[in-house]
Parts: sequence; C-alpha cells; structure tokens
Amino acid sequence: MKKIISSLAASLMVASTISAVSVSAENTEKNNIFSVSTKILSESVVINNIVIPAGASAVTVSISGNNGLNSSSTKLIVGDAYNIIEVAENQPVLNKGAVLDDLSVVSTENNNCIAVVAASADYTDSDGDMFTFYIEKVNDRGDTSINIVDMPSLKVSDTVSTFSVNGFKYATCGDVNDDGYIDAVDASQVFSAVAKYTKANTSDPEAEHFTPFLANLFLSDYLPYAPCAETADTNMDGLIQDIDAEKIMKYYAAAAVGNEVNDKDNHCGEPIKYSV
Ligand SMILES: [Ca+2]
Ligand SMILES: [Ca+2]
Repeated sequence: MKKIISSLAASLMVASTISAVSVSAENTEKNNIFSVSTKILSESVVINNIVIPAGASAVTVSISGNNGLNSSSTKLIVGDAYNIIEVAENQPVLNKGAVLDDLSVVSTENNNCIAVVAASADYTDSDGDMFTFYIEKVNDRGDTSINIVDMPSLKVSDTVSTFSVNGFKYATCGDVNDDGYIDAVDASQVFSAVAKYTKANTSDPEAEHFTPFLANLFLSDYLPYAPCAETADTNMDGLIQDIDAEKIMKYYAAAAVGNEVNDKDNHCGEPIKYSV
C-alpha cells in the first residue's frame, strides 16, 4: 500500500489556489459541461477506510446541462504542489456521484494524473456530481492548478486487421461497437446487453448463462454494432456479464494515463477470429 503523505499545515492549504482552466471530455454532447470544484476539509473524514486528514482537499467533478449520456471519460492533471490520495497503488480514494452507475479509475505513478471512465446501461440526463477524489499539498512552491484534459483515443484498428480470409474475419476484443476504438462507449454497450438479457431472463439475474453463442443468435438486439458477441466477453470466460464492461473501463483508464493493465484475465485489444 502506498504511504499517504501526512498533511502540511492548514494555513498552507488556505493560501493555495486551485483553478480549472479547461474543460472537455470524450463521448459527450457539446452541451454537457464538466466543471471542477474543490473544498478544503476542515476536519478529517474516513472514505474507503482511509482517513482523509483535515486540510486535504476534496476535488469534485460535476456535470451540468446534461442532454443525455451513458458513458464518460475524464482525465485530470493535478499540479505538482499536490498528491492524489490513494487506497493502494493507482487506486485513488474516490466517492462516486449519482450520475452514472459504474466507475473505473486509475492514477499515474507520480500521483498527479487521474483518469476516470464511467458507464451505464441506460442513458441519463441527470445533472450533478460525477465523482470526488482527494488531494494533499506536498509543497508550497509547485503548480496548484487542476485541469481537465482530453482523454487519448485508444485506436485498435492499426493492430488488428479486419480483412476476410477463407470465410473468417478478425474483430477486436473490447471494441464492441466496432468503431476502431476501445473506450467507455463499448463498456456501456456491454452493460446494456447484460441489462436486456437479465430483464428478459429474470431467473438469471447475474447473467450466469448469457453466453456469446446466445448473444450471437440475437446480435442485433443485444449488441447491435458488434461484429460478433465474443468482442463483449473481455475476460474470455464464456459469459457476457457486467465484469466484462468493467474490464473495458479499466483497460481504457489505464491506457489514458500510460499504465499497463496487469490483469491476465483482461483480453481487451486481442484479436478475435470469427466466421462470416
Ligand atoms: Ca469501440
Ligand atoms: Ca466474461
């Protein structure tokens, strides 16, 4: 576990300024406005079993003017005056807001970058808090800004060929909507497919029998953009479940901050051969 750096004097925190100078995000309509607000904690709080000391700052990303989204990807750069407080390596202490159901977060090794990928089965037009994370000041001379920056696209079509050979083609595991990118939109497609299945099969609420074979029989219903349902089974255990969507979010969030995905059960980006 990463050691949490103890807080400096509260007076240093009060003297600091935090500003959000740019706002943008992938996969959102242009009317959706993401904003960053910060609050210095006057007393310590316990979040995710971690004590956040008084003097640390809560950083909340909110959305307003939401005209409908089922996924979002946000990357923030925190100035080097601060460290992001973590539960464990690359796992920031995080409070999920109410706007989207599932969140995956990764921060970089130098503790100054956080990527948050969120997705839901359904569209929401709710405004409100997306998520909150926590930072501590580690020096009083560094950069104190916090900026939302563009999430890099994770293009996959360069590495996986799509040509047809002897009645077979190749798709990419995790690129469920077959647009050449693995991102939060693909995760929302998987969540949506699982939700459709469990709604129609109430005796199987955990989708323990929702196989790619079954999904391929009704592909236009479950995964309307997928070349084959196997693209959605990202842990390749023979079932399409919410965990497969979470693997996609983790893959994308890690890539956005330049981290490796240390998970042998995450097959995102691998080629999948299927018959046409
Ligand atoms: Ca995609
Ligand atoms: Ca699976």
